[in-house]
Amino acid sequence: MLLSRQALSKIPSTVYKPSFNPEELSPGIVHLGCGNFHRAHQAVATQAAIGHGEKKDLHWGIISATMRRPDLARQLARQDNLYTLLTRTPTGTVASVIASLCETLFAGDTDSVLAQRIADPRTRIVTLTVTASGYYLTADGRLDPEAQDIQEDLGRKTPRTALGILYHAFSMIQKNGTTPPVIICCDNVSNNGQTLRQAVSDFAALRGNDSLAEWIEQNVQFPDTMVDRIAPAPISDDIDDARRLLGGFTDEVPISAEPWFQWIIERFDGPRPMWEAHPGTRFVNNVEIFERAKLQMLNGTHMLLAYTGALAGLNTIAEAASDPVLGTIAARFMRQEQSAEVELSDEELDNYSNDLMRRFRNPGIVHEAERIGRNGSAKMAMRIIRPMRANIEVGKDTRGASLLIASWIRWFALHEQEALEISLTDPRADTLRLICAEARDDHKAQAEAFMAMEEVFGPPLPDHDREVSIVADILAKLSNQDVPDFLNTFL
Ligand code: CS2
Repeated sequence: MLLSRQALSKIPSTVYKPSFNPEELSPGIVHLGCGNFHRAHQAVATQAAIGHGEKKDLHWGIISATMRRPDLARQLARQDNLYTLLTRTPTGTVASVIASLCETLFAGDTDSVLAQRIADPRTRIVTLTVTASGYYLTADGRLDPEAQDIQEDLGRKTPRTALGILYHAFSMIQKNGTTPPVIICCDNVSNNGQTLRQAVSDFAALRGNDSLAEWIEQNVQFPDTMVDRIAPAPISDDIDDARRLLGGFTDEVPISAEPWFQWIIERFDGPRPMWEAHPGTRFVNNVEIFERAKLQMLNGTHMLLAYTGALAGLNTIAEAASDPVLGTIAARFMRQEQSAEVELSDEELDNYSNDLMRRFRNPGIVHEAERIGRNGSAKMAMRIIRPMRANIEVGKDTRGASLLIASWIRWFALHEQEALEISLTDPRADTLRLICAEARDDHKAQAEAFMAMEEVFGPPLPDHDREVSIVADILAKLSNQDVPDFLNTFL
């Protein structure tokens, strides 16, 4: 028997269930990017907000759209849009049924339906989790007009990218003269609200619609946010565990996540759910300090553990972070390099780093290097190069960043030689593989060509040639030596 609304009353009392009747929900939020992260984060906080207090806030149901594939939307619809969140601690798993999605859609299904839903005056909020690469930005945070998906969307009636969908929705709202919803970007992008506003305006300008760009500037709020919860891709154990905990009901699309939950949102005007009902959610005047700490120390260190870890035969973040050598290198990189320009006290930085390393080692979370390693070219500038540049400027060590960049290049070099088993997803994968093919075995030439790509790395680093030589030297060692042996010497 599949999980369904009818099944709710028969599910064991050890499972957390919604405190409201999901049938009574009406939509007030449209979400773009119905993936693991959304289902483990905003959907969970929204469930807490709807259910808080005596009088339930039933008009905050979510219409959630998958962007690339229809499968998940279809599977959720078969389960009345219910699913199980498995919160995995190092010692056990707790199940909750999440019921805040009142409708699931696939963005590619029907003509402009999503833009219409966003333009519907009942939609007060739009949230997005389309990953950093889903905004098609270059290193300076502006829309890349060359990106193929953007080129295609500019000519489409039914847009497929988040930027195209928002553009169409805003055009309708401007025409109708109604109040636009607040747009809340929940991706790991620096100044994510402002960056998204700029990217939609850039899209409007590419469409030759400068007046819409101006209208957006004057009428639409894009608060910045910092989001944090590690939510790996589902594994087959999730389905078995969910069935056991649900007392025999089958959930085809459960998700698992760590217990940690953080959502820091810049204050904005207008109606919204009481998201603070979920512990870890806060409204603040300025998100920057939280965002910078998280993007550099968590997401940046994740990249080091993924790229270097996979080369050393460690395929999950937990394995890499628990490895005595790589775990030590990562902790040092996080605390000493990635804390650059994070304005917290030494004690706060120590505590944050210790919490992060503990979270990374959680054995209940199977977070694959292959996933974290995706789309590195869209993540490099803000997560790695920004702190690296700041460190070079004040004469601080940047060995960890050099190791990370060299490991990233090595992934492409191995791929080009068909010698890396894990798959490689990146919007610039073809160009990067070609660089490796052209400069085969010439590590200096590979490092030079990668680091000259300003759309990925930004302008040249201070003392650029020296930095390139350091990366080239590490790249040669990663290529010619046993990687764990080399890492021992790197310690
Ligand atoms: C990861 C994030 O894939 C990645 O880039 O670093 O998904 C990370 O797990 C989350 O941001 C944690 O909040």
